[in-house]
Amino acid sequence: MSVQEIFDAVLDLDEDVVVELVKKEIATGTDVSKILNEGLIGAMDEVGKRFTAGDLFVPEMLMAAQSMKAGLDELKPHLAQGATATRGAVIIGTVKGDLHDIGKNLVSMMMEGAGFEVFDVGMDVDTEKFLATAKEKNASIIAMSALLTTTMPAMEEVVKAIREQGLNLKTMIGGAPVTPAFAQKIGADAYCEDAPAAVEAARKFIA
Ligand code: B1M
Repeated sequence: MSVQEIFDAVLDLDEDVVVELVKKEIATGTDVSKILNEGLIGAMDEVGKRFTAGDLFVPEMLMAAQSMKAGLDELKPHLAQGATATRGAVIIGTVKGDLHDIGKNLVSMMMEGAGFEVFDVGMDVDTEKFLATAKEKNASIIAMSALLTTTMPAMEEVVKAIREQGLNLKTMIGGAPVTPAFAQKIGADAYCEDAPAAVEAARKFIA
């Protein structure tokens, strides 16, 4: 039994085993930060690499993220304040008028797995809600998803409102119809093709 086995169980997409092993490691007295960083976050880093290399696909990535999340839920009550690897707060949501949330949920889980404090505001989220939640949670990043060409302009509204209000917030956008050219046109700080790319972009913003 070891943290390596937790890492392996996440890659085996075995949620029940991940939970069981995390419980056992906690009971053994293993440092919870080690379980988090080397077991869960480490495994999700590997999942991201394999996805980027084309060695695994969206369904596997979703199952790995769910396994990681289940392990994280076991770990959370044991994480002393400040002992987490939290990198910073991220607000994530699907923009106004858009009800697609599968990709957004995946990005949210991958970012949580990478150690970010993620506040998922759901779908059909308007500019006011994005900004109010970012202020309330003292977030550094707003991550937006759009799957419809008709809802992409809502991303521009958020970027514009941040600029107009002079807020110190980075914006990241993604979703099937979104392109790097669109991100540049609306002044978003990063375009993210997929969930691992979102993790990478956020890491650049929050060192
Ligand atoms: Co809809 N739908 N849909 N749909 N749907 C699409 C998007 C569509 C391309 C299908 C098609 O016609 N071929 C089309 C859009 C056409 C367009 O705008 N050009 C479409 C349409 C038209 C519609 C409706 C209008 C249909 C209707 O009612 N007439 C309607 C709109 C409802 C609304 O939103 N207001 C609608 C409804 C639905 C369902 C509710 C039935 C369902 C959504 C269920 C849900 O999400 N809970 C649905 C689905 C499932 C799809 C398809 C089939 C699959 C989307 C998906 O989940 N992909 C989709 C066709 C397709 O894309 N092939 C389609 C899997 C997911 C993992 O990928 O979301 O791309 P994706 O996320 C990726 C990346 O894009 C990126 O990372 C993810 C993981 O790597 N990413 C981000 C995503 N968000 C990110 C945010 C980031 C970073 C990266 O933040 C920084």
